[in-house]
Amino acid sequence: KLAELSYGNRAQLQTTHPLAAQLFRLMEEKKTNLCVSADVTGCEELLQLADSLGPHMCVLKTHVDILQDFSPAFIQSLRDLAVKHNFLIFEDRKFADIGNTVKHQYEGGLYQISSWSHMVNAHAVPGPGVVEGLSVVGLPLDRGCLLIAQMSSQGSLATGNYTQAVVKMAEEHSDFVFGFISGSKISSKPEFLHMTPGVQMQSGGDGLGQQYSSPDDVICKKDSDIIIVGRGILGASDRVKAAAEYREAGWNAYVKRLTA
Ligand code: 5FU
Repeated sequence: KLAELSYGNRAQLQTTHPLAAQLFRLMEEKKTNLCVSADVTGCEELLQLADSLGPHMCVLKTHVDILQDFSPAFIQSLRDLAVKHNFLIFEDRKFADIGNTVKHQYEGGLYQISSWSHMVNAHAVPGPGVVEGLSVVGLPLDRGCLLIAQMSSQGSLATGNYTQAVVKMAEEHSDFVFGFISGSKISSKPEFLHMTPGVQMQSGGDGLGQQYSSPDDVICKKDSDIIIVGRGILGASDRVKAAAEYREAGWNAYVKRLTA
């Protein structure tokens, strides 16, 4: 096995996308590979999460369309907190339409996602046009995109040849695509970043198809780079303590992988 590159090493590769480089660097600085999935329905609660968990995470993942009281003022506060705590914002929009439609969905409407979300993700189902449509909006703003190559849910159709085709699509659009949503490392190119949802300390599921793996499995055995944790933290009585525990578990697994 080749020597494992650190996040910091990967930030410095010529081929690493500028946004991925920024993310790798801040992960190394803050010693965290935790992305918090802030799946709450009120803006005030989301901002409070961002402020209290900010020191522990590298990325805050949102689903803006579940917020009951979305407003442009909320977005400004969220952006301020991202600067204050040095994390990136990831709107988990999962674009999946033709290029022209996703272009409008990304830039316009109520949410104007491209104006505040450092990174977004997309399904590859429509073909490369989805990435090209998003790029038109995202490239001039220095944004980046992850392609969904695998999903954590039971019975997901994103497997095998589909996953391989997604990797190829990413490689062919590496000016905008810098990584994947996947259960494990699926590209051997160190410039690509892998983020994995469906993470909890305990294995199991949620009764609606979600399936969980542990931080150690995801980072150390499956060689992914970032754990995405929602209810493992949101459902805890002390969310800050839970976030600190996931952060430590994720980082220890990374250190173990580096030194294996
Ligand atoms: F692409 C994916 C996926 O394959 N599985 C997911 O669970 C995205 N997710 C998101 O991660 C999902 O929409 C939730 O926002 C989050 C997982 O939340 P949990 O509470 O940790 O299960």
